Amino acid sequence: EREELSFIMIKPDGVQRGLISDIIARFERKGYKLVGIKVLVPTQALAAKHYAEHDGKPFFPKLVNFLSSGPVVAMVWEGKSVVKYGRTMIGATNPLASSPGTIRGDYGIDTGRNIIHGSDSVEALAAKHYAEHDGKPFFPKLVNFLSSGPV
Ligand code: YYY
Ligand code: MG
Repeated sequence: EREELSFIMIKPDGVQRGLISDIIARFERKGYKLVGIKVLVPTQALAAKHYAEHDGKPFFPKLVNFLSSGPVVAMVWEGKSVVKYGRTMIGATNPLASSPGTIRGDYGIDTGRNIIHGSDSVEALAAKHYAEHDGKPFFPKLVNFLSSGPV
């Protein structure tokens, strides 16, 4: 039976800077299990969908351009509290506000080049999984269902 899952993505700057193996090693050594991995260059449309919650904010166009500027490593990691603890390992959105020992704290300076993405809730992962159905009447129930337990 599956434990909690989190969508973790090494962004184009992390790939370009050669941080893939370091980041994977951190999650492995913590005890999390890699259950899916794919390298892809996100289209602008996929990048916009991924960051749909930020649509309309001033930084949105740059963010979408950046995410689709090169290969990313999209992963699903499994384990107890992986959503919340994965965010702890990643650090704060602004790398200069991230503690040393976190991924962003150790490797980044700029918010717009903060190396890695991690789901901020089990619901976020569920909502992205079913993004094609967003807006349909059954969507909230579907997301609640998917985030209610192991999938
Ligand atoms: O979840 P997290 O990545 O830590 O931050 P979000 O607030 O969800 O923002 C997503 C993404 O947007 C962030 O990783 C960098 C970018 N961003 C930005 O470029 N400028 C901001 N003022 C806020 C966020
Ligand atoms: Mg976020």
